[in-house]
Amino acid sequence: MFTDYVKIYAKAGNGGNGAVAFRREKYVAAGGPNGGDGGKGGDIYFETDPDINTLIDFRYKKKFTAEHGKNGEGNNKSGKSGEDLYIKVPVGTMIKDASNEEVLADLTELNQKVLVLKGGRGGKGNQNFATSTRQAPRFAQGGEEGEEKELILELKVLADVGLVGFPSVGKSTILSVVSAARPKIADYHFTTLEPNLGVVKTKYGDSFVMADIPGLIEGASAGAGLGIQFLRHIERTRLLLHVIDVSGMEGRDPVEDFYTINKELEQYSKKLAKRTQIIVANKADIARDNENYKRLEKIAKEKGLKIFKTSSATGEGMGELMKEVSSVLKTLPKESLFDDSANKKKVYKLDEEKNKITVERKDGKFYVDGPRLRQLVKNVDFEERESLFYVQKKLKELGVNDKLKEAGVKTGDSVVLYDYELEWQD
Ligand SMILES: Nc1nc2c(ncn2[C@@H]2O[C@H](COP(=O)(O)OP(=O)(O)OP(=O)(O)O)[C@@H](O)[C@H]2O)c(=O)[nH]1
Ligand SMILES: [Mg+2]
Repeated sequence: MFTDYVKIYAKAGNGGNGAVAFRREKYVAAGGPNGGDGGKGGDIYFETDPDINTLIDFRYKKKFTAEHGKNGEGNNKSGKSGEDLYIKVPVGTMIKDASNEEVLADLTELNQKVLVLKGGRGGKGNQNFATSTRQAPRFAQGGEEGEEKELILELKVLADVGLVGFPSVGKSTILSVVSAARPKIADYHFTTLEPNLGVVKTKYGDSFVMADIPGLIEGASAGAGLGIQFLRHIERTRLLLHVIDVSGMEGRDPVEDFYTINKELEQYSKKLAKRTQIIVANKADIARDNENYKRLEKIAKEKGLKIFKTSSATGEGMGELMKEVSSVLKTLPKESLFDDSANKKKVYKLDEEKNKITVERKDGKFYVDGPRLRQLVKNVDFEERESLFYVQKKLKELGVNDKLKEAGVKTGDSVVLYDYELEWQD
């Protein structure tokens, strides 16, 4: 089975916690603070690899984590940073956030590298919090959590030309005639179950990639036959070859076929339906007469489309068709088809999300959570007065107090700061 859509879970490394430590010197009762900073958590990158063509490996391994940063230690010793993780994917892989389908990265080039999940920053050690009035801070900053996400990896075959049409009209045969590809060909419907790619080398010295996909039938957009999900493989082609059987051997009408397939394309994507099409009137060698071709030619004229009478069995018309394809491709810029909005989209909007604070009221308690809050309370000794002052000041800065008041907190209520419960005092 052609693997082209997988869901995985990935988490960047957490930052190490800052250390609470003090110098121990002979004859000195309490030395100054010397807790080192935590190390940064490892980032997660995605990288295209020319040797990988499918997403099949992700069927077996679905969980990816980068290394955590190490905690800081005494003697001003910083924690080691976690190692970054590089996940290799084929060219043409799009990475989406599974929770909202937002495109995080679109890897269309060889050896492209994109940072997708950022490791957490290391927490600051207590030496950073010493001031003239606070000489022995008994708190340090917790490491920030690494970003984690469920991701969708979607591989879209990057072809220049896509073959579309009903089953058995000869799509795979055409690909086999014009390229070195050897797709399965047979006289029953749905012979092709997964996309085939072939490189067409014209005698004019240029080349392009052609994709053959499973046949479509009426209602494919509603799931009939093999459905239309395979259309994603030709979404980014620049040109469609709409292959129609003009022999009438299967008892269908070629003009109706033309409209039916276009309707299904439109159901999938309006953009795809508008793509440049060339009509390929195939199986001309076994057509009883020229009637079907003529009717189709009339429609082509009305629509301003080019039409070619061909036979992939005898080779009739194939040379002319490829010549036309090659010259049309030259007029269609590659860039125009890529969804630029995907590339321009920022990979993350970290800061807004990091500062997000949520307050939830449940069973008479107020639950406060958010990335910055977690970082704040992780490594703090709440029993210690100075630490508590520090926390109070930070809570105010983060807007926690306002949020709690909005939620109706009163003196004496229980407030849970991530995992630390305290009694609220106005
Ligand atoms: N006589 C004749 N037979 C053809 C021609 N093109 C294809 N065929 C035959 O038609 C049958 C179907 O061809 P395929 O190339 O497998 O058709 P397809 O469109 O890829 O079909 P699916 O993969 O099922 O969608 C095969 O038996 C081919 O040998 C043609 O131009 N003339
Ligand atoms: Mg086929």
